[in-house]
Amino acid sequence: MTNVVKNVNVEYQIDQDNFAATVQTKRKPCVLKGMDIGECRSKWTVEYLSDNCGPHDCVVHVSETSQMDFINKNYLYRKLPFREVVKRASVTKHTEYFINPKEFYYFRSLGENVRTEASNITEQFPQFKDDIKIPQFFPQESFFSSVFRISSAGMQLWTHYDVMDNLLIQINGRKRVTLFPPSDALYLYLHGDKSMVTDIDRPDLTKFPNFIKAKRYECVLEAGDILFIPALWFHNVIALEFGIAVNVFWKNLKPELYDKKDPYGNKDLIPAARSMDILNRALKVLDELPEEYRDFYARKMVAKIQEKSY
Ligand SMILES: O=C(O)CCC(=O)C(=O)O
Repeated sequence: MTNVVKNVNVEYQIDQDNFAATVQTKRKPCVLKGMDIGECRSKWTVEYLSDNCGPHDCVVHVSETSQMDFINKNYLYRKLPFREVVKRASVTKHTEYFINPKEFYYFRSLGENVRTEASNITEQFPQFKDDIKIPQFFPQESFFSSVFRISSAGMQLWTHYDVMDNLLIQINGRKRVTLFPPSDALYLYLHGDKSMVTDIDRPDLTKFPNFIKAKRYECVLEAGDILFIPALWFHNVIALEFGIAVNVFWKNLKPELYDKKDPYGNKDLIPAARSMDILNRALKVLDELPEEYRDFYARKMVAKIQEKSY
């Protein structure tokens, strides 16, 4: 048994004004087709990227199985030159490998200083920057990061949310993206920004009985498509083929709301993180009461939160 699947909306050749009015304000994901993403569509072959990338070293996820599991950490982090990442991800049988000849690769580019800086492909891969046209759907000053995403065929990335609006530009290869709305967060069994339901197609409903209630939106991105992923929408990605994508995050809210020490774009907004902190402290204070009282006041707190939610 799995969730009812809804299709993600599609828009064709949308411009800046229409994007703001008909896509971004709706706060729903949308596939944008027929967009001009530049020469990368034809240029970014395995040969071109590996011949032109220089001696750039990358940290890559390597796993024995296609489904990456952040709970059991069934993957390794390994360092490889960018050219090697692209080459290995593009084939399904390897002559050089870390685990076995059929291992899977997933690369997400990081900032120059991984702890403090966000990825910016324009600065880190200047030789490729003119190949890609990123739609100007946001003011330049709101730009946060641009991230390379390179995956082996079959690779599945766990369900997670980010705190900024996002354009996922699929350059090569097809990809299935499954999304769940922020309003269904309760059904996704969160651990930080990730869902503990690692297998969304064959969920363990004894462990995660409410997962079935989460509304599931799905699309298959073809090469050249762009997916708008609004902040807080959960997404899970399966590369149906070897794929190269770039995604761009921008701050869609006032800049002061965002945590300045967030190289990934997934740290909760400052007021959200503070509220969670206060809640955790309140729960610790409740622990001072005997069980019967703790339960009673916890229920009163839940009622208060429910009254507040929209
Ligand atoms: O396409 C991918 O590999 C992952 C995309 C993603 O997680 C994102 O755009 O935030």
